[in-house]
Amino acid sequence: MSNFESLSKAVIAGNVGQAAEITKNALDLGARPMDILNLGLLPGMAVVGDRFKKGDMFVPEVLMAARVMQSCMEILKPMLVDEEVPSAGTVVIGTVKGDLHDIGKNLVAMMLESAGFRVVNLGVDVPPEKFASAIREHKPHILGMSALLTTTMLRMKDTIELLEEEGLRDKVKVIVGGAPVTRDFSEEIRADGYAPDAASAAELAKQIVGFSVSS
Ligand code: B1M
Repeated sequence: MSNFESLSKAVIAGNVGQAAEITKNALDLGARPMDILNLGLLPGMAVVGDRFKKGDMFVPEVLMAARVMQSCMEILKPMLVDEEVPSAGTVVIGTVKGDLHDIGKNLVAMMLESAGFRVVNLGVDVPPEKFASAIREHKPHILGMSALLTTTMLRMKDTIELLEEEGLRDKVKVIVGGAPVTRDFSEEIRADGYAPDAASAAELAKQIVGFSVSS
């Protein structure tokens, strides 16, 4: 079995120690951090999602798998984030109110950091008012919102409406993402952009900053 397959298995089994050891070994053997993420950790999480959906796995087991993901991402983070990259701009990011999923959002934050952005990560269950006050405080170029539930994605709309009411909407570009979010939905709620995954979110953010610098 390859290192990547063993890593996927450790994610599914929720075995933090084993997964951390495989991750460190793979790095020692010269594996690229992006490959460890894309070929080991994420396929494991995809299996977890599938089993959870079918009722073959339950919340405590999914939480263990999430913990494995987070601890391996901590190991990979210094290698994915180049501290020397000059700041491309500031992004405030968070998972919307009522939603506790943060693995994808943290991955997006990591990719943004590695693309040179300063990231203010507000965490999970972030109400519209907290997004608004973070915009006042940090004056970011971009606000990123993540949602994993069909019910909570509607909080993105609430947040954009609050920004409009408070005169903050034209001070920031809003990008959205998360499994149930689509480009059509992003247009419907008048967001400025949608990205299906973490790498495209970083690409989109770079494009936005490029556009706002030249216009
Ligand atoms: Co939850 N959960 N969960 N869960 N969970 C899902 C999302 C679900 C699809 C599972 C299923 O039924 N198949 C389902 C949602 C159904 C729906 O609404 N359509 C679901 C449910 C129902 C629930 C609960 C309601 C279960 C319950 O309690 N009965 C509950 C809700 C809690 C709450 O939030 N209030 C719940 C709880 C949990 C745990 C706490 C156990 C745990 C979260 C732990 C954590 O995040 N710290 C959990 C997990 C882990 C999942 C699954 C299995 C995996 C999510 C994940 O981390 N994926 C998920 C099933 C699935 O997605 N296959 C599921 C890996 C991650 C890298 O991908 O988050 O999609 P993702 O992020 C991607 C892209 O979406 C995108 O880039 C990322 C990287 O490429 N992206 C962005 C994300 N944010 C972005 C922002 C951007 C741009 C791109 O711009 C700003």
